[in-house]
Amino acid sequence: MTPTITAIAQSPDRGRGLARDMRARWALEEVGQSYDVRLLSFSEMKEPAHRALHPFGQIPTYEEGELALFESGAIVLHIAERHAGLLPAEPNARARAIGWMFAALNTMEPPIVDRQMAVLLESDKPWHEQRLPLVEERIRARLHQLSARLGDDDWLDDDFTAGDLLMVDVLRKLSASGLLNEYANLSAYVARGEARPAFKRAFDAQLAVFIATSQN
Ligand code: GTB
Repeated sequence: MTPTITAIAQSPDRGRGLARDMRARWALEEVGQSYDVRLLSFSEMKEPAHRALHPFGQIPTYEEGELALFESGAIVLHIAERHAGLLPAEPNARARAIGWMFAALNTMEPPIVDRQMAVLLESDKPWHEQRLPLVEERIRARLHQLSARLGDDDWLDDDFTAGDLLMVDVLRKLSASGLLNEYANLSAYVARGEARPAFKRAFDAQLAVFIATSQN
């Protein structure tokens, strides 16, 4: 059965692939699973039909037969568990890969999203100029630790896994900040993820949505 995911009809990222449907698209492309996309406006996300799928009125969601999922991490984990290619078969390596998925979403992403929100929503506040460096220091601390752990390796734990997929997707949110450029190995890590054919297909698909909807 072909799964259906939801995405923003007119994403504020203007086709840069920074919204969270990108993770689901990339995971589906990595495992070779075709998928349909239902586009939603911000107001449609808050309507009862979508809230029945997603209690918080957000994207992405994932529907496959009787199954409806929300939360991008749960969606990527589901895809990785049902198909070969994103999680190692060996139990300990598999557990470590899932650990990296949580690290991407629970440890790395919160300060990065905090910065996004600060820049998008708080730049007119009198305390913004003082707060932003504090937020960026928290991000740098995590980048420093991640950089030390990655070292000269290509991926976080041997082969590419769903942990790398989420980590690269999270780090991409820093592309406009300049923070990632301070860590050569992390910049190269993100570039390696973006060079994967599955990433490119996912990126092109979400970009096509932006191009089509901005012409309307
Ligand atoms: N924890 C959830 C998950 O991982 O699935 C978070 C989902 C989420 O935040 N979804 C956002 C959403 O639906 C879209 S991606 N927001 C609508 C709302 O909450 O009302 C967020 C996003 C959009 C655009 C950019 N950008 O332009 O850089 C970055 C992030």
